[in-house]
This record gives sequence, C-alpha cells and structure tokens, in this order.
Amino acid sequence: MTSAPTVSSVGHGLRLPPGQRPVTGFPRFGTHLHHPPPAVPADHAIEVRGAVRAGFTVPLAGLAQLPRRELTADLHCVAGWSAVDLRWEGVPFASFWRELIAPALDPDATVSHLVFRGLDGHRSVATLEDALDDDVLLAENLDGRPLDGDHGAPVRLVSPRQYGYVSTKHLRRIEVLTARPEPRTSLTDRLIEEHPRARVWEEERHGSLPGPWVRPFYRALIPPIRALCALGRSGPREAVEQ
Ligand SMILES: Nc1nc2c(c(=O)[nH]1)N[C@H]1C(S)=C(S)[C@@H](COP(=O)(O)O)O[C@H]1N2
Ligand SMILES: [Mo]
Repeated sequence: MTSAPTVSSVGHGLRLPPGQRPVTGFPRFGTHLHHPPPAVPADHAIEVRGAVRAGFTVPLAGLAQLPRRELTADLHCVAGWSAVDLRWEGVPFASFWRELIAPALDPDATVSHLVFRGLDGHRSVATLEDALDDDVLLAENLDGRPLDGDHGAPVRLVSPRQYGYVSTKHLRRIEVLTARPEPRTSLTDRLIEEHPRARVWEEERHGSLPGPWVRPFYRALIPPIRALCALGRSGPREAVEQ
C-alpha cells in the first residue's frame, strides 16, 4: 500500500542562487540536445551495480513500496536558468539507499561516490554525502502527473541543491563507487568542466574556474541548446521563449 507522501520544500523562487535568472516555463534541456526522449521499456527497472555483493535491479513497482515524499523545489541549470516551484513527488533517495542499497553493500567497501546513468546515455556523479541530502528524490511525478519524456520519464533523480546536470532523467542505473570516477577529457568536457560537488549556492559552476567567470559563456549557450532540445520534445510543440 502506498501511504500519503510527506511534504517539504527547498528554495521558493523568491531568491535565486548567485548568477541564476528565472526562466519562463520549464524547458526541456540537456546533453540529449535535439534527440527525442528515449523509449522506456515496459519492464523498466533501475539497475544497481558496483560495490555491492551482487548487482540487482529494482523494478518501478519496487519504488511504490518505499515511503513517498512531495517536494517543491527550484531547478538550476549550470548554464544560468532556473525553473522555480516545481512540485516533484517520489521516493527520497536516502530511503532507497537505506532500504535497498545499504543492505547489499560489499562489506569491505567504503563508498564515496555514486554514478547515475540515464536511458539516453547521460551520466552524472555525486558524492554519497550529497546524494544522501534530505532533498534528493527519485521523482516519478511532476506537478501531479507522471513525468513526461521531456522531463525524465519514467523516473529521474532530483537534487535541487546541485546544478541540473546532476539530476539525471530516465534513470536506468546507479553505480556505487569507492573513488571519484576519472573525469572525461574531450574538449567540451574540459570547457564545461563539472565541479565534483556542483552546489548551486556555492556557485560551483566549473571544475577549476570561479563560477562568476564562466557565467557569460555558459549563458550564451542557453538559446541554442534550448532551441535544439525543443526540436526533440515529446509533448505538444510550444513556442520557444528566449
Ligand atoms: N538523462 C538525462 N538527464 C539529464 C540531462 C540529459 O541530457 N539527459 N540533462 C541535464 C541537464 S544539463 C539539466 S539542466 C536538466 C534539465 O531538466 P529538464 O529537461 O527536465 O528541464 O536535466 C539534466 N538531466
Ligand atoms: Mo543543465
């Protein structure tokens, strides 16, 4: 049986983190660019791999067994836009960790990082500490409806205190690690170098440069990326506001 979700909120749109500006609407945005949202298999499940005694999968129905939470939060893209007052509903990641992953851990492992992979190939990294923050959710619903393809169907990570790229959509796999994975080294990966913590209030916008320095460069990426991502939208086509 599913009990009523507890309700909480983080951020309220009245004050945004440094260097962020409010966006109109909630755009589809991401490294997927113009590619349409990935097809979701009927038997979609979240795979857990890495420092566990044996890899296992959690079908979506398994999430329904865990405590639920409703969370109103803002989403801050590292490029500089913020969508405010999004009402997510799902399972606190800390509950998923405590109930399902922690009991399965390799007893010799000291876990430091988690990798979250999406059906579309997107991958994000978080320290265990950041992932266990109270406000991190495995979200299945947004504003009272199941997630659509644009925003991460059927389930996504939501980590409101970190830049948006940590919040992997279409979550299909969690890897439990004992060290930070090697950063990728392509030219774009170095230009838009991820910060290992990516906390929005500290403006950890870039891995090696001060956040305010990269603001104008990142901001210039918003209109083209937003327009590309709109091309692959799953829902009815809307005018792209800039
Ligand atoms: N699977 C997947 N998750 C992703 C992305 C992506 O391209 N693929 N983009 C990230 C980025 S950069 C941002 S800002 C947010 C945007 O979420 P939205 O498309 O719901 O607005 O999703 C994040 N999660
Ligand atoms: Mo982003």
